[in-house]
This record gives sequence, C-alpha cells and structure tokens, in this order.
Amino acid sequence: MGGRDRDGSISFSTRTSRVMWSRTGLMADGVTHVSEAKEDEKVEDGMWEETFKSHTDSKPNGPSSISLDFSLPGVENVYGIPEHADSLKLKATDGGDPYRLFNLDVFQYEVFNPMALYGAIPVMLSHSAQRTMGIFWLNAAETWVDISSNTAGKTVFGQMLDYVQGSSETPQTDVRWISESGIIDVFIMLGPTPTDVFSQYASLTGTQAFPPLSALAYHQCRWNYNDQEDVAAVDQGFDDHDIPYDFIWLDIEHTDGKRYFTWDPHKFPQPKDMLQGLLDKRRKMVTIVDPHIKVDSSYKIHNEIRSKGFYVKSKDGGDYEGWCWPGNSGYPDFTNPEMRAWWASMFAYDQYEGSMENMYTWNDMNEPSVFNGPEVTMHKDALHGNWENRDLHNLYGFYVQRATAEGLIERSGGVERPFVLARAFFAGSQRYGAVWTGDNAAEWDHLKISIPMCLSLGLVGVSFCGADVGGFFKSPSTELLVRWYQTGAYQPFFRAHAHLDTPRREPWLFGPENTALIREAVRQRYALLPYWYQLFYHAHHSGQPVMRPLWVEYPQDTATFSMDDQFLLGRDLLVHPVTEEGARGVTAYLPGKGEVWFDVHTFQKHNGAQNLYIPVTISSIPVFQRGGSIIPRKARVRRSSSCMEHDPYTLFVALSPKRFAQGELYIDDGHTFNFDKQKQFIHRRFSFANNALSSRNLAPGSQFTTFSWIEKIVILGASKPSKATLKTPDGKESLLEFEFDTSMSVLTLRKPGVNAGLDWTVVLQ
Ligand code: NBV
Repeated sequence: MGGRDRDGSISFSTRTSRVMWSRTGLMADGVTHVSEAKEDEKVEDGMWEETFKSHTDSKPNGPSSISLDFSLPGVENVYGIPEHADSLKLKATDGGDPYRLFNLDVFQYEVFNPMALYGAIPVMLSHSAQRTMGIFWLNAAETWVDISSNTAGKTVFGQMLDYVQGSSETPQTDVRWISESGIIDVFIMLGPTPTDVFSQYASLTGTQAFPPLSALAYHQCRWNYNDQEDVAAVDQGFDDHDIPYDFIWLDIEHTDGKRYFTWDPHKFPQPKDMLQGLLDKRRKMVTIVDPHIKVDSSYKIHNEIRSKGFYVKSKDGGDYEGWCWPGNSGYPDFTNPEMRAWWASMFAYDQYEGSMENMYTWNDMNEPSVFNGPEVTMHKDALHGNWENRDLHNLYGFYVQRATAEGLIERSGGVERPFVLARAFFAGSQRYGAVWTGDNAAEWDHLKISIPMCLSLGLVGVSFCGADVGGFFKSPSTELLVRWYQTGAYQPFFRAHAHLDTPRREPWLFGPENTALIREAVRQRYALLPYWYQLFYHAHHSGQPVMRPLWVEYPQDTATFSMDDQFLLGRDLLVHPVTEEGARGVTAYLPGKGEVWFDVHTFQKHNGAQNLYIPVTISSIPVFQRGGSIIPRKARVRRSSSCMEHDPYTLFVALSPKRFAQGELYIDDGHTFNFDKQKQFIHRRFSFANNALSSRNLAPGSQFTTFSWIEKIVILGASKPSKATLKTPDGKESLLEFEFDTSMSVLTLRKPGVNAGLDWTVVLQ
C-alpha cells in the first residue's frame, strides 16, 4: 500500500501484475507478454484460455490485469462507483467480495450487495469534514474495487474508547482498483469541496444533458401496453381520474417480432394516429429500441448492418451472434463512429416509419444482454474492430445511448433536445439522457435502495436517475405502491413500470382512496416542475447533482455522512420519504445549526441540526424547505406539463432567521437547444432582504419572453405588515392584497400579477 500523507492527500502505489500495453500497442505485443510471463509468473491453467460453464474465453493476448492501490489518510467515508444495490456510503470489502464493475443483465438482483449490475462508473469520492476528493479510474474493462478501512466495523463508542486510551490511529481508507486489461489512466480530483469535485469531474466527462421539461414529469410504462386501443384507454384513464402524465411507453411487444424500428401490424396498425392522439393532448410516447438485431434477411435494419460490416465480430472474424428477444441476433458495433452515424440516421422520420416528433426512445439490454453468452453478456473475445470486448465492455451501453440521442437530435435538424433512457451506462453517459436502476422488485427494500442508488449516480455526474415505481418484478401491496409513488415523485426520473406477468397497476385500479393518494403525489411533482427544471439547468451548466446526499451541502456535519433514507433536491428541499411498511412516523434529520426548515405542507418551522420525529399517515410525504430559500411552483396542475407552459407561478419564500431569502427562476421553451445556441431563456434572481422581495435579471442579453406571471407569493416565517406595495421599473406602484396567518407566521400576497420575466419589487411596511 502507498505511503501515508497526514495532510489528507492521496498516496498510491502500483500493484500491476504486469502493465500490459500502451493504448497503441494493444494488439501488437502478444509476444512481449509471453516473455514477461516467463519472467515473473508461471503459466497456470486458465491463463491463455478460460472456461466458464459452457463458455470458452480464448484470451488471444494472454492473461492480464492492472491494478493500483490508493491510501486515503484521514478518510473514513467513500462513495460512488455505481452501479450497486448498496448503501450510499461504501462498505469495507475485506473479508467479502469487492465491488464489481461489469455491465450485466442481472435477473432479480439482490440488495445490499456489491455484485455488478447494468452500469459501471469507475469514479469514487472520498469525503471527510476536511475535504472531498475524487478518483476517476478511466478503464472500461471488468473492474473490481476493494476497500479497507482501519475504522470499519468499529462503533463510534469504540473509536472514542481508542481515543481516550490514546490508542487511536489516524483513520485511513485504502482502495485497490483492479481491471482486467487496459492502461493506468487515473484522474485525481482534488476538490477540496464537493462542488469543486463535481465541476472537476464535469470538466473531464461533461455534464448532464438538459432534458426536455416534459421528461421531468410523470411517465407511465408497463411491459406491455398491448395495442392502440389499450394506449387510448390508459391515456383516457388519466383524464378520467384527473391524474397528469406526460409519456406513455411501449415495451418490446409493440414491434413486429422484436424487430426494432417496426410496429406490430395488428396491434399497432396506425402508429401515427396514436401519436397524433397523444399530441393533441400535448402528451408523448417512448418506444423501446434495443441494440440486439434480429438476424433475418427480410429485415432492412439487419441487412444494412450486415452489408456495411457494422456488426461486432466473433474471434474468428464472422459476425458475432447471440440469443436475445428476437431469437438469433447480431450486435451492432456501436464503438464504430460510422456505425453510430448510420444508427442515428435510422431515427429520421422517413426511416423510422410511424414515428413522430412526440416519440422518444428507450435503449434497454445495452450491457449488452446476450441470453446465451457468459454471464448473459457478450464473450470477452468478441471483437470491436481491433479491440476485444474485454477491453471496452463497460462502454458498449454508453455508445448505444449516444448514437440514439444523436439520432433524435438529427431527426429534428439539430433543433430539439432528445430524451433517451438507457439501462447500461459508463462515465459520461450523463451527456446522453437518463438511466434507471433496472429490474427491481416490488419489495420495501427495493424502494429503500432506490435512494442510495440514485444518490450514488448523482455524485458521479448522472443526475437523471430513477427506479421503476411500484417495482418491476412481483406485485406491490397497495401501501407499497402508494409509498413508491410518493418517493418517486421526488426522484429525478419518475416512471411507473411493471413486468409482463404482473397484474395491471394503473393508478386508478386500487380504489378511490388510493387513487387520490397517487394523484396527490403526482400532482406534487407537477407543481414542483419549475424547481426541477431549474435544478437540471444547473446540472447541465455546472455538473452539480440534482439529488444530493446531505453531506454535499453540510460537508462538516458528520451526522450526515451515512444517510440512506433522506436527501436534498438542490440545496433547498429536504425529502425524507416514508419507505417503511406500516410506518406511524419517521425521524428526519434537519441539518444546519442556526438554520430553519419549513414543512412544505403545514408551513411549520423547525430548527436545524436536530432529529425531528414526524408522525405520518398514508398521505404523508415529509418534505422541508430551507429557511433562506425561494422556490417557484405552479399551482394549477393540468393534463400534462406542456399544458401548464403558460401558467402562472407561486413563489414560496422561506425566510432565514435573519429574515433573508434567495432563489431563482429559469424558463425557456422547454424543448429546443435555443436556450444554448441563441441564449433564449429567462433566468431571474429573487432576493428577500430588508423586508423587500425583488426579481432581478440574470440573463441580460436574452430576448426570451413568457406569458407566465406571478400569481401569488407565500412568505414563510414572516411578520404581519401594514401594507405591501408592488413597484415596477416604469415607476408604477400598487398595493397588494394580503392575508396573514398568525399561528404559522405565513404571509400570502395575492395577485402581484407581474410578468415572470420582468423586474419588480414588493416592499413590506
Ligand atoms: O423489455 C422487457 C424488459 C423491460 O420491461 C425491463 O424494464 C428491462 O429492464 N426487459 C428488461 C427485458 C426482460 C426482463 C425480464
């Protein structure tokens, strides 16, 4: 292990059994390996050919591994390296399996387990009250991460005892990275703050794609909506039950025999009529396009990929074939830029027949899943050009999502922002869309684990994450379903989904009371969309995560370092969803000594830095707004987010103990790149100080305008004024009507009526 640096810096040492090759020398130096092997290792079984169940890995380049040890003095907490169904704070792995990074289609994954799942991001953050740092191990081969800590397993009491007895040593975490192939290519992000690490990492891999606003709304999915009539009925069901939704999804059964880019001619004979019906209600659809392609000489997509030589090759040079949904399938080589360009062109409206501008894409199975492959994935000796799958396995899914997102951009002539959901991912996947946590189960533990799983992804750049609401496998109890909607409504990607074999579970199928509970959760999401949108704008701009562990904002508060059951949205909302069956109450930790937090439902004020017991009923979703913040919402929830485009805003001003608050409002057209290319957006800063609330422009050059206006201002923690005056830059002044709730100290200013894009000030006297 590396040396110890008491100043908190990382030290490291290589433990490379043999540094195998430079990037350029990969295929050329097989001979060198032989002689090296002779020098320092004896040839053992499995080194030059390995057998796993019925599969043989031919290992034409011989055995290899590459490894580096890092010592992190002063560090007790490490995070990241998704994707694992485990706690946010990573565990010491000595005595158990290391965390594995190898993209796999895992059937019914276990929670609290370091096993590999669908995606892999080889980025670890270390955090202590003194500093935050990051390690980015840029390697897309199978990777293992071993963590050991000299404080792991010791209770706080034990550590105190050590301290009293003078036997304590400086806490230290040691991390060993081992990859099967490749070169040592490591980036150390020095922080020192979490914000610094996020921007340092963003400078290496890019930031979160800014999604269309509607993608942040609610998505209704199941495997499968059966036919056009089913889609129409579900769509109507949402209207009948007054529940908003933006996207309805079609899984693999919508295709003609699992031939992606096609439609089942009997079940979906008129896709454009169906899409137009949705468009008329300002709603959208997602269809699935998986990366395994049916080997079928009457299928255009297959014929073109084959004739262009775009398939991944097997070790003997023929097209690699494997078994997947369509039967025998080929796997396009998405690492080839020409292949990606061709794939992207298949999303053009005249290529993907029946598609329209309100239809977006879901890439499932992009690990890639190969039913008859080793561990249900591609053979490691399959070839992507000169590279073995072994060397770049974890990048395949990244490139699938990239090519698809590029296709959606191209089909609109570069105008529209894409939305693509992918299951497999790698470092940088955030640039191409959203990810979800795959095939979870309708169990309370799976609901709970969705929080640390999404938090871990957010820490390493991927903010747009969600888990199947309700659980994919099995059937949730009604209570679990309701609690899952309530939790999902406050997670970035909010989609209900269910396995083919499960009973239907559209929100109105569980009796009027439960429909009402689900409706309320979804409506809370829609009301908060302006804030979600603003958070995603910032994630896109600067790489700051949307969903954050508390320690990101309270880096010195050790009480926050291992929390799995609550999180922040941006800086200003704290969410502690109810994830316990039969819960009568939850204990939320409200951080920040000297700060205050307001319950967003009751407006009750609570002091910071306390564990607060909150009695709950089945309708409770504990959410708190930080005193000192201003959050915009839209109070009139309609059929879809697009229907709410021009609706007015309500500002929730939560005063700090010093009677100060700040917030923002970001508005653009919600779907094009004009915000970027033409700077077409509104960005306002709201400030409350000295008893006056003002709106000031943060985007001086922009010509963008909005119809939306400020409908209401709710000031929490206020005192009663004798009058409230609205002042606009043209010199006009008008008195505002207001109400004051003495018991809660809430001041509500009615109808300021001022346009949301303009300067104004409200003075309280
Ligand atoms: O396409 C079918 C499913 C899909 O619904 C699910 O979300 C994916 O994670 N897909 C996996 C393949 C079958 C899983 C049993």
